[in-house]
This record gives sequence, C-alpha cells and structure tokens, in this order.
Amino acid sequence: MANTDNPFLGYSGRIDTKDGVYSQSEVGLANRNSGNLLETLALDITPTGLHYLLIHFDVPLIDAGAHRLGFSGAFDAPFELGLDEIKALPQVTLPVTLECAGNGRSGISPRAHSMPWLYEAVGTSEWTGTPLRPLIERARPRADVVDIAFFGADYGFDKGVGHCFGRSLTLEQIADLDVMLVHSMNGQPLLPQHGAPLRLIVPGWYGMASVKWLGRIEALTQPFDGFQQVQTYRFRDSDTDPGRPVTTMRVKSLMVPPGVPDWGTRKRYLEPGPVTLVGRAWSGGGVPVTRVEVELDGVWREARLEQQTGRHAWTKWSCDWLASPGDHVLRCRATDANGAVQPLDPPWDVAGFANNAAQKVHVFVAEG
Ligand SMILES: Nc1nc2c(c(=O)[nH]1)N[C@H]1C(S)=C(S)[C@@H](COP(=O)(O)O)O[C@H]1N2
Ligand SMILES: [Mo]
Repeated sequence: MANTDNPFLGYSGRIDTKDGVYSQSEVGLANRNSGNLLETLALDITPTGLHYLLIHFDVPLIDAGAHRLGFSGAFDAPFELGLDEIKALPQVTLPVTLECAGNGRSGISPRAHSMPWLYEAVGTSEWTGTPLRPLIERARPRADVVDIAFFGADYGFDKGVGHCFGRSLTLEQIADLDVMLVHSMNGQPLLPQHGAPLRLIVPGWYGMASVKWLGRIEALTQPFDGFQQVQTYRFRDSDTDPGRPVTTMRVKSLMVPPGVPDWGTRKRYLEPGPVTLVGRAWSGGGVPVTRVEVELDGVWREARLEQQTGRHAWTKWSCDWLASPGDHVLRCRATDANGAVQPLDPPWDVAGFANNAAQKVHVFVAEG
C-alpha cells in the first residue's frame, strides 16, 4: 500500500508545535476546514452552509450523472450502481449528529499538528439515501470476508503515504449501525464539500467513518490496512503506543454562548437578570443523553431536556440563570444512559482525539 515514490516520504510538512502560537500550516488547515457557528446550536438541524467541514485532501469535483458506485473484491455477485439507480431504491431520511474525532483538539496540551478545533466540529443534518446493508447482501460477500472497505475519490499524502481516503467496517458493524448510502443533505443534493454525489453516513461514530465522494466498496479477506484505518484515528498514549481504534462518539454537550461577543476574544457581555441558557447534548452508538448539568456560580444545576428528534440526533437542553454582575465561567456537562459523564479536564490523547471535556464560556455581566 505504501507509495515509496513520493516527495513527502521524508518530509511531513508538520513543524513540531507543542503549545502556544500556531504555525502557518495549521492556520491554513483552519481556513479550509470551517466549523459550525455555536449560535446555531439553538436549532435542531444545522443550516447546511454552517455544517462543519473536514476535508483531508482536495474536494474532488465529480460529474453526478456519470458517477458509478462499484462493489468489487471478494463478492460473489459484484455490481455497479449509478445515482439514479440508488435513488430508485427504498429511501430513508434520518437526522444524524456528526462530530469530528478531532473536535476539541486545541484544548489538549501538548497539541498535535492537525486541524486545531476548539468546540465547533459538530452538526446535525437530515440525511437521505438508502440503507447500505441490503446492497452488501445483494453483492454476496464470500464466507471468508473480514472487512468491507469504502474508498473516496480524493487522493493525497499523509506522513509520506499516498492514498485515497478509505475506511472499513466489518459485516457485523454494517448490520448493527444503520449505515446509510446518502445522496442528499437537508433535502438538497449533497454539496461538493460534503461528499457529492454520494457518501456514507455511519450514525453514532465519529465523522471519519462517514466516507465522502464514495466510489468503490471492496470486500476484503484480510483486515483493511488503509492509512486512515490503521495509521490514524487511533487512541494513543504515546508515539510508540500501537493504539486502539476511535469508533463511537463520547458523551458531550455544548451551550450557545449567551449575550453578545467581544470580536477579538469571543468573550461574552450580558446585562444582569434572568437568562435561559440553551444547548445540545449527544452521545455515540445510539445511546441517549439522560442528564445535562450547568455550572453556574460554582453550583452544578440540572438542565431540562427536550425530546430527542431521532435516535442518532442530539438532544436540546435549557437552564435558567439569574445573571449577577461580575465575571463568570459557565460550564456544561452531559451524562448518557450508560452512565458515562463528561470529564472536566481533557482526556489525554497524542493526536487530541475525542476531547469531550466540559465546555467553558467566559461571561462578563454588567453592573445593574
Ligand atoms: N473521502 C473522504 N471522506 C471523509 C473525509 C475526507 O477527508 N475524505 N473526512 C472525514 C472526516 S475526518 C469527517 S469528520 C467527516 C466530515 O464530514 P463533513 O465535512 O461533511 O462535515 O467526513 C469524513 N469523510
Ligand atoms: Mo474528522
């Protein structure tokens, strides 16, 4: 798999940043990969143009009319499908909350040289497409198949390895996870940056599993060894740790920062008096959120939860606060039905994956 004839083999392009000032190349990543604006956490569905973006290489510009999805490898009945044929299959629409595994990375020290997310790499969309499982069954995986690999059309280099973005799932995972083959987002054809004309949605997992610009599905009789499967998206304690795969989203909550912001720092300004704080909470693997608490003036208060709009969609919460003059740091934390609670401090990971530490919002309340 390793491409030994490339200019990036001995040159990662990543300077050894640890803390503090960001490098030009990290600023470049931040400009390409935009985040959700936290004020849209007030909405069930993130406006399409404000859904976060994570694009490793370049956006491939694909002719939807000519695009074919191929099922190949160790299938007994390999076939191809055009977009019209996929749209003629049974259609489902599902609200799904997607979060990047790197969300929160910049809260971890020392940081990894990658996309420096704060809190904003999460959003919820209504995805329309067809369930993947019946199509895999139709292609008839051979008895010795261990992985199904999904390849995007985008090619590039990471750590000296040239590859198309690719990920895999086992047949059991495909059966368990409501995996969808998706052509529309919020009732409109996928935009180029979100994977047009076809992508995977793996509900309940971090976003890396939801392969965009999907062109090829391959049945493998050996475990998939693609770069994005084995060399990244693993929890590692140190650079020498072989690591454990990143899969389902950890329980997390965010609030809409109250009041109005200061342009340069995003700190908040508020008049004293009653305020209703609102936000969203979610967890992975279809596990519901059972509790959200908000820390107000040093006391953790119970937030109200609204009905979830779908098994894989986030839950709205709200909490009343009587804002008194002075400086405040507000925090929120969620608990899920498995009893997992958000930590107050970032969990350590070399690449800064899955930081679900409680959000902090600095608020200045004026004198009455
Ligand atoms: N082909 C391909 N698929 C991809 C990616 C990519 O770079 N190439 N990025 C992944 C990652 S890391 C995330 S978090 C989600 C982001 O999806 P979005 O940009 O539509 O929000 O897409 C995933 N699918
Ligand atoms: Mo991601």
